[in-house]
Amino acid sequence: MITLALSKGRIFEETLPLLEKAGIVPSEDPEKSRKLIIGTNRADVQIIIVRATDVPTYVQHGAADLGVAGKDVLIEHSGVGLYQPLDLAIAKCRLCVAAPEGFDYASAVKQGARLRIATKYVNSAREHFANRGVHVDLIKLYGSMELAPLVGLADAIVDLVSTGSTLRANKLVEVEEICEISSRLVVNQAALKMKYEALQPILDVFTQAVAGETVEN
Ligand code: PRT
Ligand code: MG
Repeated sequence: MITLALSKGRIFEETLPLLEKAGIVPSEDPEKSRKLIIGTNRADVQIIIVRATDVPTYVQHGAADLGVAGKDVLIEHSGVGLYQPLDLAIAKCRLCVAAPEGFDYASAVKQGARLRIATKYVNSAREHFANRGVHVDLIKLYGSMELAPLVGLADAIVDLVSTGSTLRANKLVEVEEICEISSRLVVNQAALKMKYEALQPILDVFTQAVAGETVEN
């Protein structure tokens, strides 16, 4: 049995076309079903539905053989035991520093001010501000980072942005891009050896699909 870990929402949806190219079709829609283990048209392939941030953990411990996780999640996770062979170029966005419209971030940085930064991405944020020589106090949040500057919890945030509409709706502006984000395939290293014959064809199809090549059957 091959177990694939996916999160509901954009990762599941954007992985579907890749799975289809590998001849794998889930038998249920996780948005409609409450099942956390979903079968597929292939008796030897199942999908487990986990939180986006938990995907690397399931794969690392071998509870899933492979999974799909955002680069944001992988940077925050230790990544030990995880083979990351492929950027799937899906669920794209960017990791940014954003601040309230009226906040002069550039001058605050220039003056060496100590900034309070709210974020779910503390490792990425710490590294970014250390590289730039900006003094920060990091405040760990688990969601809705956009709220923090509006209620005085933080001066700025580090968060993912795709269309920018969430920032605009909360009168925040992007003041710095940290990096571009997309989702990667993650594979358990031991599983890749033990289940090579079943896993490698899936990896090959994904690789070809990402490269835009047609797959020969
Ligand atoms: O939502 P939940 O709390 O269950 O978990 P999650 O946010 O970890 O999962 P999910 O499914 O929302 O995100 C999974 C992965 O998708 C992330 O790890 C990213 O790699 C990727 N991704 C791509 C995004 C976005 N785009 C994105 N826009 N993840 C989150 N967002 C959020 C962002 O945090 C912000 O709140 O959407 C909001 C901004 O969107 P715009 O379009 O308004 O700019
Ligand atoms: Mg989300």
